[in-house]
Amino acid sequence: MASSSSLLAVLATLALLLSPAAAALSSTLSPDFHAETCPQLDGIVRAAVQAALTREIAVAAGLVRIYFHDCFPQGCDASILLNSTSARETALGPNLTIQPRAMQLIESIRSTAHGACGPVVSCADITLLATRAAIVASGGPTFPVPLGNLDSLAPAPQSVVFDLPSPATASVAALVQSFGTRGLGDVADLVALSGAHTIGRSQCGSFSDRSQRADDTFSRKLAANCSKNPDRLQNLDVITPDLFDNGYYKALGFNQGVFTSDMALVKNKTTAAIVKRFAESKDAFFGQFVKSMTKLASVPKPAGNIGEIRRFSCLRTNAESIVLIDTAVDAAGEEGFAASA
Ligand SMILES: *[C@@H]1O[C@H](CO)[C@@H](O)[C@H](O)[C@H]1NC(C)=O
Ligand SMILES: *[C@@H]1O[C@H](CO)[C@@H](O)[C@H](O)[C@H]1NC(C)=O
Ligand SMILES: *[C@@H]1O[C@H](CO)[C@@H](O)[C@H](O)[C@H]1NC(C)=O
Ligand SMILES: CC(=O)N[C@H]1CO[C@H](CO)[C@@H](O)[C@@H]1O
Repeated sequence: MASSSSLLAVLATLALLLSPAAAALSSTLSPDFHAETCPQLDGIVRAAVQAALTREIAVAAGLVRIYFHDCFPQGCDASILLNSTSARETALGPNLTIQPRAMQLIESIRSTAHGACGPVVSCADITLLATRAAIVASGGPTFPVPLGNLDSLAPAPQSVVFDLPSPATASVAALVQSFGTRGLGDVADLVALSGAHTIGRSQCGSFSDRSQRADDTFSRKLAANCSKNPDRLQNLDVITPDLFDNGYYKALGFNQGVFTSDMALVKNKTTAAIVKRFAESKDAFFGQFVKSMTKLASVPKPAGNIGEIRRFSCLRTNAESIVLIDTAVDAAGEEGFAASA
């Protein structure tokens, strides 16, 4: 008896969840999209991010990377977070270094926010807010992000994921061209967004081209550290690795950029002038960074703002989650019948 009525309740919930309401939700994006439906949101995000950074500072870099890898290919839609075995964007080359802890932090914030406000905030929005909170908590500037983004129903296609520029190999001309395809064609956008490396970390494999050349003191140090411990995470700002400031640009001035793409910024005259300006003035860097991060959060969505609010997990579409729940309900049902027989 009890088991059949609870089964009915589950089925009713599933019917509700499958209703097309979520798809009709899309409306104009705005920084205060959640002001009325979830006024606690900012506080929830800030508390969770601060606690996570206290445990592990590298999560800040992990969030920044997710923000870039989510928004750049096809607009911010949390497609990068999908982690089912059949369809996993993180398994594609450019995304191999996405941090599982940062993904789990976003999911845990979703769970808290939905608990407080109901399922009204998308994982895409939480990604933007959590990254901003991590940047602010590390000493960086705040910036407006457009909210009301829906979560994708599938991972991004490989073709757009591979539009992400590769930090190891890209030249300035290639980077400027690549950023230009996403409305970030101002050279200052490229230089300012590279500045997120101020709190960045990298695996040795991602800068092996530079460390293997070992053609200056710094690259020899990189090579020595990596051969001692290949699993170590290398700080990308070797001056103030945990602080969001302009130390990265100062280090570039001493030829201490870790990636080939970092060093390319000082070898090109146009970008070198901007690097110098940012090295001399933290305010100049922050001013441009704020503009460029908002632009990145506004990369156009080729198919429009369509999708859903992931209600069960940021790492799965609702359809995938419902299949999992269904399977669990079936298993519970069979046990119940066996027990009463
Ligand atoms: C993604 O899925 C893989 C394989 O099931 C798992 O090992 C990994 O922990 C998952 N990532 C996250 C962030 O949960
Ligand atoms: C330097 O950067 C500019 C863009 O800022 C680009 O057009 C130019 O081709 C680059 N020069 C070299 C030598 O790569
Ligand atoms: C190499 O490792 C040492 C010891 O961990 C560290 O102090 C140094 O900053 C590292 N070198 C670079 C270039 O990061
Ligand atoms: C583990 C994994 O999925 N690796 C893939 C990374 O992406 C490259 C393409 O760049 C694939 O060849 C690998 O199989």
